[in-house]
Amino acid sequence: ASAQIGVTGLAVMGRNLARNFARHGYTVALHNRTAARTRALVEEFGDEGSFVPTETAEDFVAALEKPRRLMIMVKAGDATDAVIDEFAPLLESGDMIIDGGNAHFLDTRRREKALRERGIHFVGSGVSGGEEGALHGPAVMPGGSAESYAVLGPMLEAISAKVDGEPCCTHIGTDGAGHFVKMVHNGIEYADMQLIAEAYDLLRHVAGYTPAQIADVFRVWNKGRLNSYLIEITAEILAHTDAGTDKPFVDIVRDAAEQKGTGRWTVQTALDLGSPVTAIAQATFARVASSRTALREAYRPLAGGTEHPLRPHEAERYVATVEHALYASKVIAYDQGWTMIRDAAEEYGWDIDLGNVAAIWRGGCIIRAAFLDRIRAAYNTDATLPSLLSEPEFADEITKAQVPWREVIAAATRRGIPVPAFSSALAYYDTLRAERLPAALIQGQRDFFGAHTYRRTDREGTFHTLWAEPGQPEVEA
Ligand code: NBP
Repeated sequence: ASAQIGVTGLAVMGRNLARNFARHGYTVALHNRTAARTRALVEEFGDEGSFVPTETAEDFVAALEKPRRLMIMVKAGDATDAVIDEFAPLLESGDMIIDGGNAHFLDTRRREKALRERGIHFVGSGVSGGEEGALHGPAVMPGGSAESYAVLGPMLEAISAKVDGEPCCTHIGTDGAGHFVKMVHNGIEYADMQLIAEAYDLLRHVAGYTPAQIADVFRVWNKGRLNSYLIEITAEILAHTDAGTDKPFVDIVRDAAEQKGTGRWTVQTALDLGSPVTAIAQATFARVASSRTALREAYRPLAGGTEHPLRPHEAERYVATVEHALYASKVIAYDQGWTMIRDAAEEYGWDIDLGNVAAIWRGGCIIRAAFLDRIRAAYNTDATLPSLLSEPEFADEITKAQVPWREVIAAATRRGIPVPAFSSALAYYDTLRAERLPAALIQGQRDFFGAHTYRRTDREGTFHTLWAEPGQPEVEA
């Protein structure tokens, strides 16, 4: 037994993580259901470090130093259970299984509990950054026991991305906390992508800019407070010309957005937790709606007219307006994500450091951005911050953004340009700041048709109005 870590599941992600461990000086045992993948890895990359290729489960487990550390990188779902069922009987108390796949956090909780009863540490770990991240440094979000992190932490930190010398890896919390936080990361990613896409759409169809001109706008934005990986790649995509047709690349791609489902999980889970992640939900629904081609075809003849693009001098001013709207909406979307993490921590008893979550997302992952430093600082200053909007600097920025934010959404609406993420973010902000919400009327309706009761503003207690009786008297319920 010579390997400090073993990786089973050697498709793109597993192969690159195994190479990353080896490049950091660890001896890595390799295993894959189809042995050809194991052989191919050693043939192609064997000289990058120390690998122990194995073909049977028994040989794989025998190759691992104790306590054994075995990482699963297979297709999330049934395959993960199949692999656990195959390996767990070969392990001993104190050994560790790390699942780096995109598992649902509730599956991770179930697996962790079952393996804990057998003395095995199960560490569901979010791994972000795709295949490039896996090789060069992902953001790593491990859950599981603190005891397992004491052993695994240094290894996972070693292979993770680094920002200012700090590893993008931290123990998120127990059992499924890591996979939960990874799920929310992906939900925020959906929102961020949709917001950027809406900003593009407005610059294209309100300002009348070409994709190449918009690429330049994004390059400028990338030097400011919006600086992020997603803004950077957006500029590159918009500047790209399709070689075959000489058209802007963005014009030759079908406008039906696909998804693998982590955004959907975030929204489903948010409904269960009562977390109002409206921007993430709208971004997820926007992808779904864009893909309903038949519905869109059926409605297209109903489309109304739109106004002409802005004149050049107006367009120039408009760019700054859109920047405000994008930034303010982004703050809201991220704030909603953090609210959801806090809600889950309370529900599942996880001790999650909200500032650390921002810190480890600064590198390796898709939503890496300068802005995360600010979120980290906000939570480090006040770990109980109820919302980013209550942090003075963010509050000030949002106040300044308000007028342009509203202008952008109003103009989009007048022209019939959909901005579901921008407008849901603003609606959420207006919900939070409203003195009174019409929720009071909804409570009245609920009481009227279902005797669901209500609470009063002026007295404690629960009340019901006898709506059908003469004089409609109120009774204490
Ligand atoms: P895939 O998700 O395509 O899975 C392929 C791997 O699963 C192969 O090694 C395959 O073995 C193995 N496998 C399957 Br399928 N069924 C199995 C079974 N019943 N028993 C044993 N092995 C089985 O690979 P991937 O794209 O490298 O992703 C790996 C994990 O990482 C997934 O959970 C995925 O969601 C996640 N992921 C994360 C990111 C990210 O950015 N974080 C990106 C991509 C993927 P075979 O070779 O014998 O068919």
